[in-house]
Amino acid sequence: MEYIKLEYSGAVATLTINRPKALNALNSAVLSELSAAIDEVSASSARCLIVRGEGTKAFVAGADIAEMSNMTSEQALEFGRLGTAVFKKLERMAIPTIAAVCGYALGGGCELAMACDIRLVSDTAAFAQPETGLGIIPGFGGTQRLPLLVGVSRAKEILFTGRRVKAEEALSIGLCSGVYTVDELFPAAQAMAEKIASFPPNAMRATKLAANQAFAANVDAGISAENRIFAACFDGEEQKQCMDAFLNKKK
Ligand code: DAK
Repeated sequence: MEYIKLEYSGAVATLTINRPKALNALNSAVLSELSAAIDEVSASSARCLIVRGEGTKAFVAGADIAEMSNMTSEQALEFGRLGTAVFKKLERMAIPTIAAVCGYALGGGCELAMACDIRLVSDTAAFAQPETGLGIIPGFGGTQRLPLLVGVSRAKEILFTGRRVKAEEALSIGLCSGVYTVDELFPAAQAMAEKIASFPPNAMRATKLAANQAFAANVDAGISAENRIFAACFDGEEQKQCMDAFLNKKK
């Protein structure tokens, strides 16, 4: 795999999104490899999975804007379906998952972290859903999972303003479970994963399966609607103008 690293330490698997030149942005190739890596971990004897980004600047800076910029609505629908299927597979893994979020978790990166069971973050972490400013909507489940985690009203405020939610605020609103220095974050995630992995595996799987029932049906229906609404954003001019503006700033 080119964009995903998988490592095992005892009963703990660590999956690293490894595309640091683009701040680990998620393109179709990364998503396809992520899907294969989740299958590989599920088939292994790992009892807990840590998800992280390569480097310390970004967990994941979003879906790949360069790839999305010229998509038709049909291609956007397909891209959204790929991403939502992969994130749902991650959410429904039998074993617990921990996102270790160091730095930016923007757009699809915030959505990836929210598809994990638990989020531990660095004191440099910044979450946001800036999609509206790009002429689109969050398309990998963000409109559904953010309200579940932080409540509908606060989620709408974060979605409508696109503002950054820093680590301490993320802790105070329930978006993460712990804040660490950059140096402490990955050891802390490993320690939590080892503790989870030390519990009886059948009881752990049963606990996760039962807890997921609290929201599974609503999230599934909501994500199907999100897919359709997202694709429609690619029919007009707004999305192309906004994405070109982001890409041209770089030239
Ligand atoms: N996509 C592609 N490339 C990206 C990227 C992204 N999201 N974010 C960063 N990069 C690239 C930059 O273009 C730059 O590449 P080079 O110019 O070096 O080739 C490199 O990473 C380093 O970034 P910067 O030079 O910009 O670094 P800075 O420190 O100046 O700024 C930043 C860091 C994170 C503040 C900035 O890069 C930034 O604002 N990035 C974009 C963040 C963002 O808007 N993310 C949300 C993307 S939208 C859907 C599925 C999913 C989604 C929507 C719909 N469906 C299909 C249903 C989700 C959408 C999103 O995630």
